[in-house]
Amino acid sequence: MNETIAAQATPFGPGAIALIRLTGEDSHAIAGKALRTDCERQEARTVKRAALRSSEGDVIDEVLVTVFRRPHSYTGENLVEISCHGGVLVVQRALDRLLECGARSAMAGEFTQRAFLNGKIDLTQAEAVMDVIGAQTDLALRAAQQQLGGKIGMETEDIRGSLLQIVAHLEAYIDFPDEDITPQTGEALVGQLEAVQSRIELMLATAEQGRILREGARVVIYGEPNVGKSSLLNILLGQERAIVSDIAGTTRDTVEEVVSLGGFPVRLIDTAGHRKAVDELERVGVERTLDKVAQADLVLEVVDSSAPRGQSLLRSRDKNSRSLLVLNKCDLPRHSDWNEHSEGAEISCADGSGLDGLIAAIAGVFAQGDGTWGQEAVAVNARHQSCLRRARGALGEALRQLKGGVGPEFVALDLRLALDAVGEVAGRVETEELLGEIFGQFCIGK
Ligand SMILES: Nc1nc2c(ncn2[C@@H]2O[C@H](COP(=O)(O)OP(=O)(O)OP(=O)(O)O)[C@@H](O)[C@H]2O)c(=O)[nH]1
Ligand SMILES: [Mg+2]
Repeated sequence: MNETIAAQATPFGPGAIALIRLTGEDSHAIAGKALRTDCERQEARTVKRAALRSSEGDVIDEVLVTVFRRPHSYTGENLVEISCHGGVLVVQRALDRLLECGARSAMAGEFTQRAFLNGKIDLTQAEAVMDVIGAQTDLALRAAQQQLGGKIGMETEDIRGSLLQIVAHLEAYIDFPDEDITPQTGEALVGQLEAVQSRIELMLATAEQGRILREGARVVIYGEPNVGKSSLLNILLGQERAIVSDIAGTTRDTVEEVVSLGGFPVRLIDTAGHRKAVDELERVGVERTLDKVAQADLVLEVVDSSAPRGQSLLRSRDKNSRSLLVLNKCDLPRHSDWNEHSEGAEISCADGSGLDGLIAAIAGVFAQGDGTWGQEAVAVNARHQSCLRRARGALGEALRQLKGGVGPEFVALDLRLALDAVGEVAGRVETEELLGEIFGQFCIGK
């Protein structure tokens, strides 16, 4: 933590400008040495022009320098930002010079890790930094920004606060039997714990939403060969991603792309047409198709409305997964088999008709339920989910015992476990291992 670290904060490769960041106690002195200016005197949060020079005094680049003084910086430490020209060699030479002057190369996520360790942000906010960078749709970005603003951390800390009060009271009663502390007992205690329990449930209910926001809803395009599945993928993506041909069995492997449909993050998966396979390769393809269908959040079941109704409609499919019938090729005369049908979206990949309706129907499937896709989206990630599940388990055990008639002193341990698990969400009981796992996923310089 005492070392001063340096890294390029902008992506590697040529660009107009590259940003190099230094953080740590000696960052002002180290930058000052390479720049031959007095960064320690430079007013905080002001920009100065300077020349970054090699040890021989040759100019490596003309740069702009911004100085931050602790604790008013991203990391909470003394920090310097150097904007130089965005050339690969320029940045490399500038960084080398800073290392020569006493900095060390930063590891992935080390800047944000320091921000966390110095108490500038909690762990959920640190995770949100990566969510903001990775967001591919407006919804995902909005949820990430909410989390970056501290929304999840505040909510879990609030839950933790309520639980802490209960536990503190209980432990005081246990530890100081002579002090005449009346324990919370019976229904009052059960009621308080149930209130905490239901707040945890509410947060856990957003986990599915969190996965979809971060990874995209898995929407599988399924159907018989030649109905226009790959055509649908391409038209929704707006690019010729998959091969389209009038040969049945063109698509052999699954093709996946993330796209925003009506602002909603979707992982579209094109599959091999479902039919009795004619060769080994196709058989593997069809197997893969069924795997994808089994994991889908939504199946788009595409049929050719100009052809007879086939056999392989998914009607008998796993009842849990959702599906939408899509009648394609509506530009062609309709086959009488489809005259009767009343459900499904009617589209044509040939002339683009009906697509807006289909997109709205897809977004509609996910907007159903509690409708929390609105402004207030909080969405816990897999790590939060696992902490909250542990808390729920421990609380559930305490409640079970209390309802079974045991005295409150016997559930103190379970309540402690729940307290720790809730605290872990915001990083209260962090371990080296946990931090390594989280910050290891970051980019260098973040
Ligand atoms: N007239 C018409 N033709 C279409 C439409 N959509 C797709 N096609 C044609 O149907 C044929 C099959 O399209 P694909 O998108 O390759 O069908 P697929 O379902 O991916 O087929 P497989 O990969 O073999 O399972 C191609 O010749 C497309 O040009 C449509 O809406 N109208
Ligand atoms: Mg195809």
